[in-house]
Amino acid sequence: MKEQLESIQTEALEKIASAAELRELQDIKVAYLGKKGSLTTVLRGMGKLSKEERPVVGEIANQVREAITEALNQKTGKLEQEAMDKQLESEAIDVTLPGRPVNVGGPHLLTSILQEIEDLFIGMGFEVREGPEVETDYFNFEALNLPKNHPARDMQDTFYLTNELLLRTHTSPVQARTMQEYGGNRAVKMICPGKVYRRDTDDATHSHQFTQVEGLYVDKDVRMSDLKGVLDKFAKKMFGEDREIRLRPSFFPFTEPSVEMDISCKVCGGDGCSVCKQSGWIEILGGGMVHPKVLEMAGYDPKVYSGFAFGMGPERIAMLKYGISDIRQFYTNDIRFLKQFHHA
Ligand code: 2NM
Repeated sequence: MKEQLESIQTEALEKIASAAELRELQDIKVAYLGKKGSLTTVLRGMGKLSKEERPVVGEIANQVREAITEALNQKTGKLEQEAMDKQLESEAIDVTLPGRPVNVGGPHLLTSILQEIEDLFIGMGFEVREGPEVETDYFNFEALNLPKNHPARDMQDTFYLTNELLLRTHTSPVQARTMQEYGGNRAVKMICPGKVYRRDTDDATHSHQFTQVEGLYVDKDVRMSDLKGVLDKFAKKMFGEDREIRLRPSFFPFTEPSVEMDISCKVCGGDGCSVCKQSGWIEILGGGMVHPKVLEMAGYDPKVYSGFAFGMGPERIAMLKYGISDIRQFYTNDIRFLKQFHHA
């Protein structure tokens, strides 16, 4: 019996040593130590032994049980540790890998320019006002001294929605609305930025939809010199303190007299180059003294009040400032173009 027990131990320890999975260890445990296991079966036969042999064999049997149990526990621990190591390795994160880049957007160039223009005029005491893009014929034309049959009202140039409604062709209707709202007895000092529409074929310098910023200052005793002072400040802040401005006579239906403003060319310093078309000057906006009829229609007495107005195209301002040659760049959303103007 003693030999039987010893061979059970040898056999069990060999199997435990060669086991590669936890499940096998479980099977071995059942096969040797379980109710029907080989060690148990041998121990059941102990009843047949003599009184002297019984404690000796019993002690050996206990040693065998302990040896097998100990071997099972050790191997179980070893396999569990290995399984854990394997799992940890497979789940490992390499924190030294470079991160995936995140694409961060930024304001559109036109948004930035509009913001910059607004800030400059807010700094000179102008308020910012907005109005509808779908306008009435009255505010877009009539109230601005563009009577019926005026060439600028041509169906060819304007997106009409009905006989009375259209997409505004300039932002001046916001000025006309504001003057009317203010009731003819207080000063108006405002700019109106926004989208405008013209029936044009898009090309490098024309877009059927573009933006405008128009300004208006109405008060008692407003003069052309006030217009010149405000625009000179604007030009220097926008393009550089070394820039000069000049006003040339021009014509607009809503101003009298009317002017166009040039800034000195920085590319050639006045000598003449392709940017300024050999003149040394670059046209950037138009303006003038608000026509008495426009004041009157809005409820302001032109004998008491006077005002200046001006209008500019932010796209043109940005094109001159950054050397952009095609207005369509503002509207075709080429990310390579837009990204150049994203600054933190
Ligand atoms: C321009 C040029 C000249 C202008 C006039 C007015 C209003 F409503 F006061 F009459 N707003 N803007 C104006 C005058 C705009 O853009 C080139």
